[in-house]
Amino acid sequence: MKRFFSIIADKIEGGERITSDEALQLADCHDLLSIGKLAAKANEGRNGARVFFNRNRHINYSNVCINACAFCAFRRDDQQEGAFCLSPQEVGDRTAVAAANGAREVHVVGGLHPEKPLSYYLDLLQAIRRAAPAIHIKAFTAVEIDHLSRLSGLPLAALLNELRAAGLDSLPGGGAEIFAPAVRERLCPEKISGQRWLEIMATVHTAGLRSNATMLFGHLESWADRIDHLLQLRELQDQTGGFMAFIPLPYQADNTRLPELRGPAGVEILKTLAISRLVLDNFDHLKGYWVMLGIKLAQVSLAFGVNDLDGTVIEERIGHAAGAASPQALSCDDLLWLIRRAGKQPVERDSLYATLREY
Ligand code: V47
Repeated sequence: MKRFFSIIADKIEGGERITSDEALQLADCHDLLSIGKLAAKANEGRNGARVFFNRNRHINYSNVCINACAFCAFRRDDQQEGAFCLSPQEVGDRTAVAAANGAREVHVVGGLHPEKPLSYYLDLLQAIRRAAPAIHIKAFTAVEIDHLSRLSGLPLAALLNELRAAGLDSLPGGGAEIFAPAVRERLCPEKISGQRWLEIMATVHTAGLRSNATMLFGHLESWADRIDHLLQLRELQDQTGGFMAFIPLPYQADNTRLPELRGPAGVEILKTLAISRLVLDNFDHLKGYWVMLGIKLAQVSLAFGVNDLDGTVIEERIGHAAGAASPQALSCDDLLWLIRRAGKQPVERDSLYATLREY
């Protein structure tokens, strides 16, 4: 095994790609610290000791969704108790408060609403833009984009143009789940396929918009499925270069239709983050989303290849509906403290990873 680790280390040093078989071999190995060391090295080559964070606010405009993914504790049927749909004015008001408190980005996502027309989504973007002209609007997953394209009848490129004209700046990475069709069939049968998710992201990037990518893991999938997901992202990134960050999301099981699965434990989460860093050699950033990782593991992840802790978040509903044990928000001081106590240098970034302030 020692020899295997030194082969991988040489490959990373020489800028050579690791193969699917090598990634699987890493996954099979119990030497977590050696895998972490390799990932930390791959990250340090790019980012040194710098760790990014941003001041953002999540806004979920609605939890009403025509899909019923087995992992989702957030969605409701239209008339079900607890269903909500915010007006553009309400989303604008929340944005104004967030901007007044220093937020530079809003992250806006929701369910696939059965009735709201495209004009609702355009009004939403315009209300945000009016409330905070300088704020970066990161909104709508590839799954929502597919829904809007179907309900409006607009082809993707034309739809993206309209959304952009109304204020859209970039797209979040949600909805990717796990690409493997057999798992997707059990996990989220109504959702767009992994292939369609990738096709939409390719169009998004061709339109000149940047996006992120996620992977939901620790449910029904195998390690081979995870590696396959990473390789498909790596391939698309080779073609477009449009992805900014990769964000692995550990499954939170409470209140879902797969509660017996429990979700991945700490070692598996760290191993997944580290292997992601090693396979995705063409992604600049690996985000440790503290909402799903928990604050303590998110801090530890900085020694396993992660270089971005995301943001202040303020109000998170998707992970918390499924029992995420993290707080609702972190202050900048919290983020600075976590990063510094990990021996790293905090860097505040904007939504496209330009440095705003080095601490
Ligand atoms: O798409 C849903 C996932 C995603 C559960 O792009 C769950 O910067 C775990 O995509 N357990 C939404 N995960 C979150 C997301 C995200 C978060 C932070 C930053 C960015 C970014 C994107 O959460 C969904 C889905 O994949 N999710 N339910 C659950 N029970």
